[in-house]
Amino acid sequence: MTAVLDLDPFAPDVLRDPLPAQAALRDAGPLVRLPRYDTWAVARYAEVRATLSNWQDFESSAGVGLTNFRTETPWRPPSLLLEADPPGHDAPRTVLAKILGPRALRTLRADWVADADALVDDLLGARAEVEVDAVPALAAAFPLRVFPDAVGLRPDGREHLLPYGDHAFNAFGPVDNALVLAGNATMPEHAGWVGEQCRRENLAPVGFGADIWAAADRGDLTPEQAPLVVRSLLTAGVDTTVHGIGALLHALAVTPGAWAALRADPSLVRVAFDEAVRWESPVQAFFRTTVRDVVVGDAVLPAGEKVLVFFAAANRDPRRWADPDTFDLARDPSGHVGFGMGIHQCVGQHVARLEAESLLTALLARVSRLELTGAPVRHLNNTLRSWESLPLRLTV
Ligand code: HEM
Ligand code: OVM
Repeated sequence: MTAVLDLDPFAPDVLRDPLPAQAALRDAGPLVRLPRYDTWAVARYAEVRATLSNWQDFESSAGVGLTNFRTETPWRPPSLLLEADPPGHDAPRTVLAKILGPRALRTLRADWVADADALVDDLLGARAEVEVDAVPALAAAFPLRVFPDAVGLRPDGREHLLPYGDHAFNAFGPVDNALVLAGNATMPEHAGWVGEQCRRENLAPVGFGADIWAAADRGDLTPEQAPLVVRSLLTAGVDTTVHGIGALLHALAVTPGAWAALRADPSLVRVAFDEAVRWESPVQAFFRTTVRDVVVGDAVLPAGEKVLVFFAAANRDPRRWADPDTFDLARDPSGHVGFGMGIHQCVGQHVARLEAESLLTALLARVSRLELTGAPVRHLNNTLRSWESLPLRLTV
């Protein structure tokens, strides 16, 4: 018998504190029926990995949110990466993987490290300590300082980026829930601006955007595909890193000894960010849709069904991780599914890591202590786990 749970993963109280719901889903069984949305969920590490590895049976082109593109209209033209299957997925993926790969990013590293140093210097000035809201001052400021320039966006209008991304991530949830409804009113403006920036003439001659158009010139993409591939960067590339860096700073502020351990060994910055992505899972979950009947655990999942693939629950599954709720710089977080896994595994993860490592390295060089000075405040989103406010004291 397949477990049935009467829980709403998108209810405000669950979004505010998702850990109990995640544990309930894991403990209920390998596959759980969620009648609230006429859907299913996998939340254990083993089944999450198995589902993500099996793109043949679990498709993405019916949408990776609750909306089924076979029967309902998507809120925007589907992504050529996230919401595509092979063979259509292959060309855009190959193009972006090259443009955002570790080799291509080598030329950016020195600039981003210098930008991070400058941001931290401006924040600290000559003071011995500062109290800041680390979300606007660091987690949002740094990605917004480096990423839009790296894409090649014009300076004006960048304030559309975060609200557009926030809505896109909300729209993977139920289209009639309050978070989505609240975003609908302003979306035409944000989406209009984002769409315009994807045109070749609105992108700088050097940058990720120009690289995507150059791929179209080479015939690696069609000219119709290029703007949608640029749109993927603008959708997936901003809010994710803001909330990833927010998660990292929060983890370091609330974990005794973590900041001192990093100061003693700054080569831990890489593991620190990956552990933060495991611990917080800034992207909590996406759906897949069954192409045919599929066996999961001891049950048969019928064809054409939506399944919630709960990255965050897998990343804290005690069946896989010792002491999963502890943020632990001594563990090896590799194998976490915070960037997904398989053919859709985050193609921007090297960009995310470079941003986080640059900023954290700059902070470690000047800040001896990092402490919370008040209660952090959550920002609710149907897909993202994020902070609205993170009051911190930085001591030089
Ligand atoms: C895919 C998370 C940053 C672009 C994904 C997926 C996850 C994820 C979980 C898998 C989707 C799936 O399996 O259906 C994250 C997190 C980030 C981050 C946690 C930051 C901490 C970025 C950045 C970019 C980006 C900076 C762009 C520069 C993409 C794209 C895809 C993707 C285009 C779709 C790839 C495909 O379907 O082949 N991301 N991401 N992401 N991400 Fe990220
Ligand atoms: C996309 C995309 C990729 C990953 C996440 C995402 C809004 C969007 O290709 O548009 O979230």
